[in-house]
Amino acid sequence: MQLPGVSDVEFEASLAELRQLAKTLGFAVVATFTQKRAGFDATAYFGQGKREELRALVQAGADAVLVDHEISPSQAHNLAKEAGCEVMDRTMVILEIFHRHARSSAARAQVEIARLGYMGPRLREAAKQAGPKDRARSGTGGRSGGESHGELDRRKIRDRIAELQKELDAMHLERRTQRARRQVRQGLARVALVGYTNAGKSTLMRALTASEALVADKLFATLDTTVRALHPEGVPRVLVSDTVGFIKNLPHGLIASFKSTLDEALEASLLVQVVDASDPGFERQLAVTDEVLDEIGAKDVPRLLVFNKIDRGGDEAALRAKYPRCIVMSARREGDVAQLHEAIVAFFRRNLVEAELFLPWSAQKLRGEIFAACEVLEERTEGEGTFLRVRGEPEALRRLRDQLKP
Ligand SMILES: Nc1nc2c(ncn2[C@@H]2O[C@H](COP(=O)(O)OP(=O)(O)OP(=O)(O)O)[C@@H](O)[C@H]2O)c(=O)[nH]1
Ligand SMILES: [Mg+2]
Repeated sequence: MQLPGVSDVEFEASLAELRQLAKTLGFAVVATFTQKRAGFDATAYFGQGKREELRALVQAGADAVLVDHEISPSQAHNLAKEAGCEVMDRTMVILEIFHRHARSSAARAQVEIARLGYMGPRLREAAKQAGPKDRARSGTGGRSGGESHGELDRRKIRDRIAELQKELDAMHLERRTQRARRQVRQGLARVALVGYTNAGKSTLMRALTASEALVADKLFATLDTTVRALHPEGVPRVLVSDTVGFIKNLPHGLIASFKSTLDEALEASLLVQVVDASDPGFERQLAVTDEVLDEIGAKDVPRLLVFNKIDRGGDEAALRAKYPRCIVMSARREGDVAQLHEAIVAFFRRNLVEAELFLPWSAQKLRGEIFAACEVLEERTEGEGTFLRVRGEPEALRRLRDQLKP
């Protein structure tokens, strides 16, 4: 439904994206049904006349109706009843994709929390509409005498969310500890690939780190953050993380759920913001990404703006004119990837400082750490140990000095 204030271009782009989301879920789109209206119909999203048209269309052969808005539980319920098939709104569609793509236990728990938060009111609506006769069918079972169905469901859902949250907190703590250890060992240069879904983040991750990140022409192929070292390795050693993609109207429950995953992005000293240059709506993607980054508190992390997929289309000259410091590239061209690699390394080398460290014989076990975190310019053996002149990140040097304190 096209509401006032939404331009035709925006409307079309959003519908195209819903089609892509539908495809990701395995649906084939048989018909597109649009209406211009001043606002949603309070009862069932579309107006009466349109609902009848929709019903005829569904009877001609459709399994589901996807709505490109988030609609209320009762609107969804009424529309489903009249259309005679399942109705999924945009939020539901995205949640379903996240649900199917979640692999790690953390991602699964995060998605389940978001789904429960979203499904709760909808289950209650269904139970309410079904009325007392049908309650047995909606089957929560084991209900104690005095409690109404709705209250019990609400409580169950709340308990389950609390339980999942506890599990997640534990996993999160564990990851933080691991991450902290890893950083001490490896120095602190971190870069995160962020951007709209399907922009090519995982493809770049693969190319930059010579690893096997999952790449797919699907929306939200990646839900878990993966971390790999930039390849070939240099000094400082740079860790690259691939992150979950953003989308317009990302359900709020999901933003909250994936905040912890996106923490990786927050801890990076550089964000590589990947944009699909071949998408005519790339500016909207850029705006959405900026918004989400603001929302998670990553506004001030330095960014490298990368326009990817230029081999597929896009106006390179116009991009360079409008975004003076951007990189325009294709992940499919080796030379372009090397250039991005170079830009990332240059960013981190800018911050390097020279320092002198004295490594006593008693602390030789730190030797490996020093060589991993710094570039060693000079090494000299003196009476009590080794004297090293190094170049490294100030933070890494500070940590090494702390460990070298007698
Ligand atoms: N032509 C072309 N296709 C690309 C380029 N980079 C990535 N792709 C394709 O774009 C699709 C999406 O790439 P991914 O790397 O999975 O995108 P992503 O940003 O990780 O997406 P999500 O994980 O879903 O957020 C895949 O089919 C890639 O092969 C490029 O530079 N040129
Ligand atoms: Mg990905």
